[in-house]
Amino acid sequence: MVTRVVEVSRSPFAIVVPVPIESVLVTAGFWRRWLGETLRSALFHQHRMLEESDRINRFRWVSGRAREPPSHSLAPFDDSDVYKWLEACGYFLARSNDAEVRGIVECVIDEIVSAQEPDGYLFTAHHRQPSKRWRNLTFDHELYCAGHLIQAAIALHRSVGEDRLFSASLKLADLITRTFGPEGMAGVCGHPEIEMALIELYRETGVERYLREAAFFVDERGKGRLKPDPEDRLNSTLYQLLGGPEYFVDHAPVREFSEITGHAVRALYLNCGVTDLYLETGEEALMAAMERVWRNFVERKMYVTGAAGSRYISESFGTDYELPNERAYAETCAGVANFMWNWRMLLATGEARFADIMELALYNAILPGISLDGSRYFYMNPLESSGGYSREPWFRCACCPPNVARLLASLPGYLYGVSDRGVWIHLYCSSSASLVLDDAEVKITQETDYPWNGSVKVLVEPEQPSTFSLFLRIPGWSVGSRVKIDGRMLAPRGPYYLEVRRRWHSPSVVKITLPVKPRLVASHPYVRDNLSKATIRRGPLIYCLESIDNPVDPREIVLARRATMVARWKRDLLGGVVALELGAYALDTGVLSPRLYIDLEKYPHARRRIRALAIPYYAWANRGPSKMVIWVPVADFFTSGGNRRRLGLKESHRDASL
Ligand code: FUB
Ligand code: ZN
Repeated sequence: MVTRVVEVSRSPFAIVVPVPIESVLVTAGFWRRWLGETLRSALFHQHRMLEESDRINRFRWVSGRAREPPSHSLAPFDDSDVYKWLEACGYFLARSNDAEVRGIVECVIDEIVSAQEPDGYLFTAHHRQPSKRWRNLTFDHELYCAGHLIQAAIALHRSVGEDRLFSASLKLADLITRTFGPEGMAGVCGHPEIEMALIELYRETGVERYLREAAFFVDERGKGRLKPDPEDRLNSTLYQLLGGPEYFVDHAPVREFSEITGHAVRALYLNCGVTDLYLETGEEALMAAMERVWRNFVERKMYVTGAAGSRYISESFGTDYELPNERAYAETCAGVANFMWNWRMLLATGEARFADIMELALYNAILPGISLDGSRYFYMNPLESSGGYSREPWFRCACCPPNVARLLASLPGYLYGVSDRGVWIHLYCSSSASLVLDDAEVKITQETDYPWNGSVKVLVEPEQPSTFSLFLRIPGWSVGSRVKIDGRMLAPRGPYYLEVRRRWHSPSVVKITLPVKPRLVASHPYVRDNLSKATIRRGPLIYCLESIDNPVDPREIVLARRATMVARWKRDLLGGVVALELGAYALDTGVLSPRLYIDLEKYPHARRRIRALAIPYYAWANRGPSKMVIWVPVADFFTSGGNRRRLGLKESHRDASL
């Protein structure tokens, strides 16, 4: 029954082990279109952009295959965009024999391997300039690009047995291990990435020097290795302007970290590498540091969408509770990095709180980064817009489009896990998985309309009757969850993995109900942008109000604590979404204009009733530029029932769902 299951290496300190991507098939529902036609057209679109922007030409130029040098001036890390795109293609090909995708992948690999220098060096910005090699680790991204090459090569090696890029990546990894280390050069990359890539290469090959090299790079951090040469005035000034060692996450040894700081993608990628190192070594000090950093991040610095990085300048984390909405940086790559780090924390602990953050980031920090048709992208993901902000087909700094593509393409690999005790369901999605346990083979099928609806039917089909556990994730957001098995009803509370242990016969059915009633969510009062406001959450989705759907500018809309929220399936809206019809109020801004300030006693009461419409945040800005808010003022935020009447809020307080 189980077909083509490739063995995945078991990290010795993992509680949960990933399953091979090709053993999981997304069969229907929400993700089917995203992972099918949208992703496929995104891959072709991005390939075109990589060509038009000269990123592939750069490999042609250094290998001597192109006569003309690339006309676009590029950033040193642009090779990584090609590699991330290849990685996405690798995951895509794991489940589809798409000859056209395979064809362009082969051509691009050809250009890359032809550009590699004889000793393994591969970085087009410094090609054949040995004096520049490894000189400016702070800014040059050589090791960062190497990391992305390694990850792409592993993805293609695993999915289609690709060998040429894989050999090139081994050659480069060997050059790196010969160059850096206790007996070689001391140093770290200004942008973490190589750490997790080398550990994955160790998992793929079993070659321990790759693990040792990753450990070396983790240990070297925080020793001040990244200070630019003081003679180099330009880079020294840039280094200071960006925030010095903190920006590069080089401010302290990793084991002493207590909060999340610096450039968001750098910090989160480093955490991925550190958690990977824990998964292989079990060093408690690493995990303790990651736990401290995670708490600081989730309790004080993460957006309600799961996005990361609040400082527009330097793309970095701010201080505790510094979470502006319109000026949010919230780079799509940082959403991807957040997902990737929490995945590793989940593997290390088996705790559902990490899967909750993965899910939050997936729907609300990563998915907004790509348009419904896959051809437009957000780099920054503001939580409010006064208009004029729209997705772009590409960017000069184009890290985000291929990053969102590789995450979507790899999504099937994140839905399930296995452990000594059994099978884990991390994310709900119509899918089927053929899984191999120590002494059983089992097929799991999920049928669901999630996230629109919280009912999930799980079919468990062991090849022969066997005893194992089924771990079901009960999300922290769900209130009143029910799990029905063998006529028995359980009422678990999340965040939690409910372990159902029994002897399974084929087929057995488990029914999960996670109520997705819309709820208003408030934030800590120190997040000053959100004071006396609420956002709407329905299941894993955060909602927003966009001007195109509303009778007034969404910034003039006010809710009441118990506003009616009626969920309606709208098949023709934004590819099909559950929208929320809200009983709301409009501010009479005419009284204010043209004044900026007004005596509070003259400030208009929000008494004009309107019907507002909220849509899932991921889908905003798909109908042209618009104004948008996630956080909406709540008129009776600080008052209780009695006062509500005095405020004139007579809404019929009915929560409604599908
Ligand atoms: O430095 C490489 C990438 O460019 C980073 O990950 C992004 O934040 C962008 O700055
Ligand atoms: Zn990016």
